[in-house]
Amino acid sequence: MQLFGRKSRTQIEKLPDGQDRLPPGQYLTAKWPVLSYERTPQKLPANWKLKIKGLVEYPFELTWEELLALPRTTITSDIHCVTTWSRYDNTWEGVHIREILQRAKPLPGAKFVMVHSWTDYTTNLPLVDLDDDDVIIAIKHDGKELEAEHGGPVRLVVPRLYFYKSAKWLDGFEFMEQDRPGFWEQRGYHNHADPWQEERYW
Ligand SMILES: Nc1nc2c(c(=O)[nH]1)N[C@H]1C(S)=C(S)[C@@H](COP(=O)(O)O)O[C@H]1N2
Ligand SMILES: [Mo]
Repeated sequence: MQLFGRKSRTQIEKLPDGQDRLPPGQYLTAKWPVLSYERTPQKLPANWKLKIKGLVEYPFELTWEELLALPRTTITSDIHCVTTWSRYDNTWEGVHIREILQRAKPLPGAKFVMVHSWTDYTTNLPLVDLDDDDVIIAIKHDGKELEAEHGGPVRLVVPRLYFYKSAKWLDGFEFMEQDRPGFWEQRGYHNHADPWQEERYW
């Protein structure tokens, strides 16, 4: 990504839009904490499929092999967790969300998306926030297979929202007309989760 030009990225303190790179109330950590409410699943279920359903012109399902056969991209982005840690310069490799959106073609009535994990975790977001340049279905982090505790072998990464919107152990996207709260959104976390607006709780 060319966002930060040629300078060393960690020295950059402002985003291209002029906002501070570190959102208000966040501190930087080099470590990568693990936050999961459920037990870490040790491998992909045998019958795993990525399920694209709801208000789309072409609903479809992908097997693991079919997902891996889609075009790959690599994106470097920052993590901001609602519990106030941020981690800069995570390099994600995987399938860009637009590879999915272009095939599915969300209908005009689709305004929201529920993201599903096979562990039953869910998180909701507006389609406009999912359909973004740096949203990726990640299978590698910093050049290595994504570890199970961090959502391996496959998770979503939505870097412009707090990290609870980035579902680990991903297995589906459900396109919806009406918004509906996901797992943490039902338990007091903010429905939208913009770190620069400090949308932490509601
Ligand atoms: N399936 C699932 N995805 C999840 C979570 C979870 O509990 N289960 N926690 C969310 C929260 S609150 C955060 S901060 C990040 C943590 O990701 P990490 O453990 O890789 O740091 O995953 C998000 N995705
Ligand atoms: Mo979190």
